[in-house]
Amino acid sequence: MTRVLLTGASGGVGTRLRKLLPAHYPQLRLSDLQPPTDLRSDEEFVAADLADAAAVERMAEGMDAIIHFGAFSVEGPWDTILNANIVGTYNLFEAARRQGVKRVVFASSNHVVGFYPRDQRINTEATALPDTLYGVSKTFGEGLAAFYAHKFGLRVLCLRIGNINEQALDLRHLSIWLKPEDLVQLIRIGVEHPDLNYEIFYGVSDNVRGWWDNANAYRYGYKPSGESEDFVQMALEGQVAKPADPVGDYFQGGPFCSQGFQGDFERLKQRD
Ligand code: 15L
Repeated sequence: MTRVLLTGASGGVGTRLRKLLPAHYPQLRLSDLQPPTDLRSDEEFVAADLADAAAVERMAEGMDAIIHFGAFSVEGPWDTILNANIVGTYNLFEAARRQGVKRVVFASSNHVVGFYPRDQRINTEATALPDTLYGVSKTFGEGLAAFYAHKFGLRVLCLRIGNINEQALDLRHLSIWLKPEDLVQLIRIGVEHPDLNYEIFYGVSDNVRGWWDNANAYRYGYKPSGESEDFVQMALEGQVAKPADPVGDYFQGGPFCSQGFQGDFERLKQRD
């Protein structure tokens, strides 16, 4: 039976995965800085600060696969990003190598490619254009993933995740929404697919307004069941309630692009 570790288990996505993954991986180990408040007695939890290499190695002990969602998941101060996402991701891959873990599913993000305009369709070959230090840290994580896969034979799947929620809540979500059950399907390809060595997929459902060519995921048998258009009314109403954001509304990364933006918007638009 595959022994699987889920990091970031106390966070928003981790909480959803805690409910959905045990059906596939009954021996699921959970980790985070603090245990989930509703941790059950039949759940295994190992506390670890990702910046603490020894603690990360202890949490990886005995695992076949790691699903790495532990991170600071939005833009933040450099020290926070450095410790949780850069040092933390290095510690995670290094622990996997030292402990003989065979597979890692790395939660990357759409913010690796946030500065592509919304009218440009991109695939997983697109050059990284991160929109935040957070996006830069996920780009670094994808680099580490490729390095550990090629140099040390780890099998790694990077998921450039859009927005995980039960519903699509605004216009941008109509393009990037990922239904939690579809995320589980993508994770299972990363943990189980026999042909996988190193791949990048977009973490997105079957959205007609999508911006990303996810042929790579379909090649591995991904069959998303979610379709953001089911929430179109709610999403359009949600958009109307939002303040105008010319920069954020132009680029794929949305508010992550406009946050602290001091660039030359007109020049960037000409580039495209
Ligand atoms: C992310 O990478 C974040 O972790 C998540 O909180 C959302 O903000 C998402 O991107 C998004 O782009 O909506």
